[in-house]
Amino acid sequence: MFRRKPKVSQDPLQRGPTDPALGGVSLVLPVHNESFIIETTLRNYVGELGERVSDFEVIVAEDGSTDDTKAVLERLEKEMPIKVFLSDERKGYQKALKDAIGHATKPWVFIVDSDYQFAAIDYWRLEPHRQTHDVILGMKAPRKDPKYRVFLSWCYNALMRFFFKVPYHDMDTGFRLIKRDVLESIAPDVGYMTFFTAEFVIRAHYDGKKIIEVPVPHYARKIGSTTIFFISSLFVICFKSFAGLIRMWADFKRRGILKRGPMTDEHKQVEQEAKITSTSETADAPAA
Ligand SMILES: Nc1nc2c(ncn2[C@@H]2O[C@H](COP(=O)(O)OP(=O)(O)O)[C@@H](O)[C@H]2O)c(=O)[nH]1
Ligand SMILES: [Mg+2]
Repeated sequence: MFRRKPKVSQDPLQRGPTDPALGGVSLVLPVHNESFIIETTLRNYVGELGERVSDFEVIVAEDGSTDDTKAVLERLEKEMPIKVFLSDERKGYQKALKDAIGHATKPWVFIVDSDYQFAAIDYWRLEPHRQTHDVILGMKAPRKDPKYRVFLSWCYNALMRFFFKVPYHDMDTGFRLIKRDVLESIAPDVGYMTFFTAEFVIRAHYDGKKIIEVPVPHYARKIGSTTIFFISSLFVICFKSFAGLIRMWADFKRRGILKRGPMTDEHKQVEQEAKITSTSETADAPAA
C-alpha cells in the first residue's frame, strides 16, 4: 500500500530534435477562463517545442469562457502558429477534449492543462518513452495543489486501483502524451466518469495498451483558480465521480473484462476470428 515517493529524474534533459520516424506531435490545450495565463502557457510551449519537435502543431480548445480568454486567443492566433477553436457554449472538459482530439492530425497527441501547472520543458521527460509505449503519463511528483485536492486525488486513485486492479498512481494527470490511433479508438467509449483521463487510462489498460507513468514536476496555479473543483461543488463532483466509477466497474464485471484482464495478442486473435466467423455466417444466411 505504501510506496516510496516518486522522484523526478535528475538526469540532464535531451531537448530534441525528435526523431522524425517517431511521428509528429499535436499539442492539445483545453482552455476555460484562463485569460491571465494562457499567453504565458502558449509562448512557453511553442518556444520550447515548436522548433525541436519535428512536425508539430498546436490545437487550442477554448470552451465557453466568460472572461477575456477568447480575445487573447484571437490576438495570439495572428502572430503564433496555433489553431484556435472557440466555443460560445461551455461543453465541459470531457466533451471539449473529445472534440479537440478530432482536430489533431499528427500521430501523437500531447494533451496538457493550459494553466501552466506543468512546464513545457518537461515534455522531454516523456519523449524517450515514445519508442516503447502507447500512453505516457506525467505523474505529478509531488502534486502542488491545496491539501484537500491532494487528499481527494489520492482517494480517487486508490479506489480505481482497488476496483479495477490497475497499477497506476496519477490517473487524472493533466500532462499526457498518447498515440492518436489509441485515443481515437478508445475516447468515444469514455463517458462513465466525470472527467476524461482516468477512465481513458483504465480502458487503455484493459485494451492491452502499453502505459507508463513518468514523474514530472508540478507547480501551484500561479493565477486564477481551479475551474473544475470549486469547493462549493466538491460534494457533487465526488458523488458523481464515485457513482461513475461503480457503474463502469459493474459494466466491466458484467462483460467479463475484469476476469479476463488486459487484452493480449492471443485474445485479439480469438476476437478477430470470432468476428470473421460471424460476418461469414451472416453473409451465408439466406435472405428473409
Ligand atoms: N475545454 C474546457 N477546458 C476546461 C474546462 N474546465 C476547465 N478546463 C481547463 O482544464 C484545465 C484544468 O482545469 P483546472 O480547473 O486547472 O483543474 P485542476 O488543475 O484539476 O484544478 C485548465 O487548463 C482549464 O482551463 C471546461 O469546461 N472545458
Ligand atoms: Mg489546474
